[in-house]
Amino acid sequence: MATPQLLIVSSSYSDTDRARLEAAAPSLSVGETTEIAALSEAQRAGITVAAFKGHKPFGTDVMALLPNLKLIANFGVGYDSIDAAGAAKLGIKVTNTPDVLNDDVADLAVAMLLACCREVVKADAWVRSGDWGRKGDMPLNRKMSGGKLGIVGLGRIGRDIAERFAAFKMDIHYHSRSEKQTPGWTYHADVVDLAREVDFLVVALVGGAATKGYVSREVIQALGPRGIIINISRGTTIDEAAMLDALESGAIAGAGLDVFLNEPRVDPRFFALPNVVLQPHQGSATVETRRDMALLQLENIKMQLAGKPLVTPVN
Ligand code: 8YV
Repeated sequence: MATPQLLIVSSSYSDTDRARLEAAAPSLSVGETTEIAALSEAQRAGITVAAFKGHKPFGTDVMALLPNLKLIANFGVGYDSIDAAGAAKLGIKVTNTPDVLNDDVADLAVAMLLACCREVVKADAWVRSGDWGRKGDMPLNRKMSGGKLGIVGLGRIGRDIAERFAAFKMDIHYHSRSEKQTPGWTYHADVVDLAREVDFLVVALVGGAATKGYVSREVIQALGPRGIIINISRGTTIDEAAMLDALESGAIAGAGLDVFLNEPRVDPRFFALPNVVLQPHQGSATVETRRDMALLQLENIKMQLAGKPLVTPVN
C-alpha cells in the first residue's frame, strides 16, 4: 500500500467530500489536530498535505509533528485556527475557501436582522402555540427597512452584506482599517463613532488575535437601547460578557448571532434571553455552498500534489 500523503483532519466531512479527498491521494484520517500525536512517526513523516475542517487550534506545535508538511488546506474562509504566520516560517502554505460562501453568509446576516426586528421566531411560536387564537394579535414589532446600518469590517463578505441591506433602503455606514470605494456609504474611522451613529451593527470582521474583543463594552454601550448586533464572523470579535450584560439589562435591544465564544457549548445566559436569535454557526451551511467550499479546498490540494500554483493561498 502506498504511504499516506494526505492527512484528513476532521470528523465532520460529508461522505462525498471525504470520498473526493480520499481519491486525491493515499490518505489517513483523524478527528482533531489533538489526535495527530498518536500517529506513528513513519505515518507523520509521510504526510505532505493536511485537509483541515474545524475550529480547534492548528498551531506550530501540531505542525512540528508533521516534518514534511507543505500545505494546510482549510475548509472555510476564516483560518484563525491555523497559525498561518508560524506555518510560513516552517515553509508550510495555507489555503482557504474565499468568495464561494459570501452569498450564504450575507443572506444569513439579513435573515437574522429581519428575524430580530420582525420577531419571526416569536411570531412562529405565537401561531404554533395557539396564542393567536387565544390572545389575539401579537404586539407590534419593529421596522428594519430604511434604518441606519453599520458594518464592522468591509471585506468581501461585509460588502455583500452592505449591498443587500442597501436594497432594503437602509443608510449604510461602515468601519474598516481604511476608507473604501463605495456607492455613497459613510466611513467611520472610529468604531465607537460608528456604533453611536447606527441602529443596527453587523460584525463581519476576520477572526484572530488582532480582532479579539474588537466590539468592546464601549462599542456596545455606544450602540444604545435601540441597537441590535448581528454577528456572522467569529465569537471572539465581540466582548461576549459585555454583550450578555447589555442584552440582559436592556442597554441594547437585541442580537442575532451565528457564532459564539465557546461554541458549540454556548453560554447558557443566552438561552434565557427573549431578544436574541441564535444560530449554530451555519452561515455557509447550505448544500450548494458547502459543496463549492469542498471543491475549492480539493482543488488547492490537487494543485499542491501536482506541484502547481495554489488557487487561494493566504500566506
Ligand atoms: C466553517 C466558517 O468553515 O468559512 C468559515 O470561516 O466559519 C465556516 O464556513 C464551517 O463551519 C466548517 O467548519
